[in-house]
Amino acid sequence: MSFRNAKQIRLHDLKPSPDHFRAEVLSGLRKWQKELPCKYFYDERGSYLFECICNLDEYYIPRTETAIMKAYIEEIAEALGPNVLLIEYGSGNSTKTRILLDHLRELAAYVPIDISREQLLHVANELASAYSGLEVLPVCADYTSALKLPVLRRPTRRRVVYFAGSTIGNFEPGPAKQLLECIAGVCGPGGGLLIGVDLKKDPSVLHRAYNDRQGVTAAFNLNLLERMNCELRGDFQVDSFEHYAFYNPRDGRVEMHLVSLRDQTAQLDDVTIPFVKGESIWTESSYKFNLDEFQQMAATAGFEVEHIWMDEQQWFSVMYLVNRGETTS
Ligand code: AVI
Repeated sequence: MSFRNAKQIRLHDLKPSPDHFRAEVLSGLRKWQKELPCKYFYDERGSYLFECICNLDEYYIPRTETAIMKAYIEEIAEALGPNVLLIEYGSGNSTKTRILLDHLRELAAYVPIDISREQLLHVANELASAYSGLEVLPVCADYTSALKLPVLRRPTRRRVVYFAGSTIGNFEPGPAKQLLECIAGVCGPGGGLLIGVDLKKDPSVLHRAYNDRQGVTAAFNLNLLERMNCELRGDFQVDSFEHYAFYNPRDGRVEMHLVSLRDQTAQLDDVTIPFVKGESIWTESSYKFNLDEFQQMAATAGFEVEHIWMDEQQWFSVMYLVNRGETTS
């Protein structure tokens, strides 16, 4: 399906249906360790809360990544080359995208892909107005599933996927490899991947980043219950759950959970979900990498790392990888 909004941006709408949301929620809540896919954090309020997280002092990722992009943008633009089709996975708040759009030479078109339609259209409209000659083709979709790119007005030299914010860390290792394979398919042989990857660091820095003093991350986590109440006719007692986030050093990830504060049941439509006091719903993993670990994982999808840019503290990296088409196992 595709339609134009008031500003004549053509939206390619492949958004998953509410039935899909319901099916994934029920399957996650029926597991022994209850879990929910973190992609469902991002309804309108969730996207707003995530933007607030991005402005917190404790949450170092956006400012560190932006500083790396600003410091090395000439080298980054040189690595990507001219006449690129830029495909962004997740449309973010566009600060980093603008750095790229300002510097990439003869950019062929920009295709942002996001599951949140409101956020996507907002960003696409903003960028289409700011870069008047640029073809902007938003796609509303879950980028973890196979997707067809819209047809462009101009031929391009290379497709480059831009995947910022270390969102790759929100995937378990198996799905992360599958997603990288899928990206390799989208950008094709010789295509590129510019990706933000969060690095392993002192756990106390991570603890602060996911347990901010103002409780914004807690509100972001709890909003998933509100969303289910609203969209799936649920009756979760939101104040009977608590945000819990910690770094798990064995698996190299921050885990976010919603812990039940008492024995209780929640109703989702006609389905009853029981909770005992202390039981949790695992809502997000955020993997942190060593450079080698990430390089090896990317190689299994056929990507070779060409450049790595980092901040001085080596907390975060921006990498440029090229799809060589040769996978390692
Ligand atoms: C989007 N993603 C990379 C964020 C992260 O750090 O894993 C989501 C987030 N969760 C809590 N704070 C931010």
